[in-house]
Amino acid sequence: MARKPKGTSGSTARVHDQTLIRGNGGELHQLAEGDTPVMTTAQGGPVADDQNTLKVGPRGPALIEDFHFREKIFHFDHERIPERVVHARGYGAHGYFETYESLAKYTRADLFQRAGEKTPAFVRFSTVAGSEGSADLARDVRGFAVKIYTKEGNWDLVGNNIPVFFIQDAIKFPDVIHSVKPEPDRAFPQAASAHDNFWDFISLTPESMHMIMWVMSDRAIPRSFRFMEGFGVHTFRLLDAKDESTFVKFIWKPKLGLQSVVWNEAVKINGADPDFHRRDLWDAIQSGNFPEWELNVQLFDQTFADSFDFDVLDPTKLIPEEILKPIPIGRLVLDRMPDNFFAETEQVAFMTQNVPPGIDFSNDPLLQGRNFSYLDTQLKRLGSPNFTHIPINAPKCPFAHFQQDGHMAMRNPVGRTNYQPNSRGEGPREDPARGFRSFAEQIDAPKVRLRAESFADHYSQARQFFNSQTVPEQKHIAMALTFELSKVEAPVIRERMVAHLLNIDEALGATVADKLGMEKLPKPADAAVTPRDDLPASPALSIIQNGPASFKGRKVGVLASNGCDGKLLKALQVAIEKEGAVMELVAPKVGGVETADGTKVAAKHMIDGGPSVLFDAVVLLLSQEGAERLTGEAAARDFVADAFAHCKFIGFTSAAVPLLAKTGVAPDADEGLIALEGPTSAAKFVESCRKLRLWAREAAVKL
Ligand code: HDE
Repeated sequence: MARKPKGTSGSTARVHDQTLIRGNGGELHQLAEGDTPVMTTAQGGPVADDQNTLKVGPRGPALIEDFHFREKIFHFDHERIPERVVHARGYGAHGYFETYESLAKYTRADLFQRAGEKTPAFVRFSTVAGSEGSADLARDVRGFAVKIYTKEGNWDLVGNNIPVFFIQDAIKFPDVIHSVKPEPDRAFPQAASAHDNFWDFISLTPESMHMIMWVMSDRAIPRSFRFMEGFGVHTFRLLDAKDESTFVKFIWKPKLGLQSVVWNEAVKINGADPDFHRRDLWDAIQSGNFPEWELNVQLFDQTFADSFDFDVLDPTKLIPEEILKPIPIGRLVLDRMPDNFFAETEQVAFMTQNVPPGIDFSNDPLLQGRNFSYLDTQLKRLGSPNFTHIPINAPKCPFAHFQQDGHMAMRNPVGRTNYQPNSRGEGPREDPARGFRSFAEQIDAPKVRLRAESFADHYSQARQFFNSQTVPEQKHIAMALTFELSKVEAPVIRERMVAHLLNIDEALGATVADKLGMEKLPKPADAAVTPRDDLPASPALSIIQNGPASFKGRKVGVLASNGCDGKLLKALQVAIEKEGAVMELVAPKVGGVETADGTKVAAKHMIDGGPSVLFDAVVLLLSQEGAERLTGEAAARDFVADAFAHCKFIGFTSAAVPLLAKTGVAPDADEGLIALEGPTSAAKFVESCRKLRLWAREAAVKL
């Protein structure tokens, strides 16, 4: 029988620490060893029976007086809150931001004043289109929302992994989102832009073309949150102590370099592990491999803004890094998972309008609209103006105001005075010196509903993006466009899209048209401004050109069988771990394998549950007998065939050659196939894996 904990009655306080319980005053008590907390109702009453409702006799009707049952079911019935209207599927983690150097020259924001200072942070990554339960590898933009709990209030940098956006004016946001979400009559497709409504809207919205290039690129199918960039998108302002302004763009750069998967792989990952990105972040943080990003700024003044090719207020444009070098100003480290997903990740409320003194907005019309939307949406989702009372949203600095009451008020002002000015000298007062001040921009203009002419060039940067990609990346864009448009039923929409593509790159338009089986090319779309062809390629825009120099943070799947070479397995493990990567064993049975020298090694996956799409590189570590058996198994053949088709590095022992042969892969097909002989070959294999993928193979594979 459960024993009552000493001196308290109350509920368990934290999921992860079952030895703490909350007492009557909300205080935490440590349980003595061996004590089990007594289950209580939400009112604190001890519960005697949580297995049976109160009934009239063991087979009789239930009684309404069963307050424990009613409270339990009532609470369960109300567990869901509205999911986010966009970015519903997400995953968060805690960490800190560390400032490199004082930025006092540009901003008075407190978090940027002292080198080495660490400020607590919470990050939520997300997809945009899918519902909360959708799969992680949808082709989609990823949200990259960061909340930094500064000493002068929370700063939310609510960004994406793509530096531009679909639209130029917030008034179009409901339209673009309606169009990408499941079509309203049939309620599908889920988490997919490959349908008529989306492409109908896009094909009628030329300003989205630059973003479309990004979304059709591999940026939209990242391998991991840990391997993607984040962008604040809009131009913001930094204000110094004299309120002088410097324009700024924010960019997060992952320490582990960029990496994405290929589309055929993404589709299969969604089946094999719909939580692929969540699991990746969870595993990395739980194993102490804390992911890290550097915060970079592109700083510029009005003179630069006036001389730049495009309007810096236009969120469909970026400033190439080659023109304005990003400066690293600090790092973000994620080192702790939330104790509870709902309390923290689901209830976290990001708001673009959360800026501390020293950071200010520009007039980007998208940002201006967002500054309204994010506050509004929190009331709908969290149900109360007191959402800042939820610990994940509360500032971690002292705060004081006269806001009071409302649903779920947890802390009201104390005392008699709840207004100011007051003659008692009570309560907080403003501080013109420390408080937030907006940049006093001089504006004298008519009140109009107009799009600036400086926003009218919709194709030049789309073209620049395409021209900055490597050949495999360009092919992926063409394939993605073909796939998406092949799901569009109305030929007129496909044609309209090809007409836009012709303005971006003629060959791209022609390839997509050909692959769609279009008999003749449409006329290029009318362009408000003739697309420029003099913008130099920007290597910073390519993933492949910005990959890591090492295999750190990646994962090798070793397919092993009984009788395999135990020394080689050990050597692989050592070499992989030395690189900072992870090895996981895949075997016919999850119980594991017995190596030739009689050692038993447990497996992480059975072959059906551990397809090669879950790994960055694979090894076939088989005995002759094991290879013979696996050659007859479809899952093993798929393991090899997919790894090969997805251009992964494949290490293999000589006994595994028949399995390769059965899948049509010659052991000397290319340099990505690496024969492993003896323990020294393990390090060589890991070295090859640093290239991540052998893209040269792609032409032969024809996925
Ligand atoms: Fe958002 N966006 N957005 N957005 N957005 C939301 O706020 C909105 C835009 C972004 O992990 C919502 O709390 C409008 C650009 C992220 O909780 C909502 C416009 C960028 C997240 C909203 C935009 C973003 C959101 C839904 C056009 C990249 C998830 C739930 C003007 C810079 C944050 C919520 C999280 C979430 C509105 C465009 C990023 C409805 C009106 C551009 C990462 O308020």
